Amino acid sequence: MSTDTASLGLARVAERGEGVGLDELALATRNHGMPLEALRYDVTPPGLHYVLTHFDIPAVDPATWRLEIGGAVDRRLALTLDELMSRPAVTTRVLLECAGNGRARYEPRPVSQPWLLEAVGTAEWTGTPLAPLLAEAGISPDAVDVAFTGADHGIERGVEQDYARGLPLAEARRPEALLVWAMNGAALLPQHGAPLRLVVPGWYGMAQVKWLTRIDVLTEPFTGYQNATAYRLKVDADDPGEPVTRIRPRALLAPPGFPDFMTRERFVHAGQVPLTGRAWSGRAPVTRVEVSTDGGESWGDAVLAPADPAHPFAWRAWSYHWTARPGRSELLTRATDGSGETQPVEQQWNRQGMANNLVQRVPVTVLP
Ligand SMILES: Nc1nc2c(c(=O)[nH]1)N[C@H]1C(S)=C(S)[C@@H](COP(=O)(O)O)O[C@H]1N2
Ligand SMILES: [Mo]
Repeated sequence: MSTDTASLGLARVAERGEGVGLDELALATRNHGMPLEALRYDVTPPGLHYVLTHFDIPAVDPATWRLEIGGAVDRRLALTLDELMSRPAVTTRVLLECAGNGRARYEPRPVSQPWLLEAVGTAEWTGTPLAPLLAEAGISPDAVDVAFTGADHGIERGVEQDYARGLPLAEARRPEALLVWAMNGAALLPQHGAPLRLVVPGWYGMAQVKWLTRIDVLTEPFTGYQNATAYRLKVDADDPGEPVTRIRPRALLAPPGFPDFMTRERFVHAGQVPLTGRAWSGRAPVTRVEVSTDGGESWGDAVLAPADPAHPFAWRAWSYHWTARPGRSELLTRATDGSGETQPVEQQWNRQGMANNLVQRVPVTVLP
């Protein structure tokens, strides 16, 4: 790209055929994905959940740390971790997915964290609902947004900033929006936002602000970098773009058989091969998962595990029976949700590689 994309707040787009560079490798080694075989677990075990951090993991001393709630409120609050943890606690199973998941498969590739399909995980989060705290602070009647600021600091495309995200007030007031201090029954780990993070079920990862230090109620829409410039569905440099919000439907296949070390290609033995995976959507419950074992020529319905009313924001298991014949096959899977949205078979490209839910394709060699 000859234009100065940094000044436009845009990721560089790789030249056609250009391989992943050292800058992308540096991000990929810091920010790890969930190995897809971990799709087998209802709850992603500690250490296998994906991680995405824009800047550095900040040093936060929980003893001196405070959460401040301010902006357009009647009473400013400053809360210690003990004060927060003595409030009513809720534990809930929530899937998180990075909005950049699938980016590295875009053609051409936006240069950023080069996720394939592994930027996902489902954890059990423990925290206290946000809405009653906002009510105690007293929300101004003309409030529209709530801004969440983390303790991490850096420069992104020329703009120095604390990581901060705005959320519409109605979303911040949803009973499921939590201020969270534990993950899978243990204290939040440094990389996941210790001592406190936000969890807003259904939204892509960027909304799940880690290392929370401030919550500000706003009477104007939040115009910080991570809302106004990043996380928008832009098609070209001049396009202001629609904001990235809730997770689009996606199904993934737990890798069948066994892999080749270098190529990661899959091998199975001919015969009955049970295929399993997970599906989710942040917009409406998943209603259907389809599988193709012939490269997308024909599709069959997978069997969905019964919906679990206790965990509406977790992923859902599915299974499919494949009679594999020797030779090469390509497996595809796609989810549809209750809003009628189905995953696209052709890519719907955007400039930052966001909210890409193109169907997964898994080449498999079937051994005799
Ligand atoms: N403070 C802060 N919060 C953040 C981020 C960040 O860089 N800083 N990254 C966001 C992004 S883009 C994602 S996908 C999720 C990842 O959460 P995890 O690392 O716990 O999986 O955190 C979000 N919260
Ligand atoms: Mo993300």
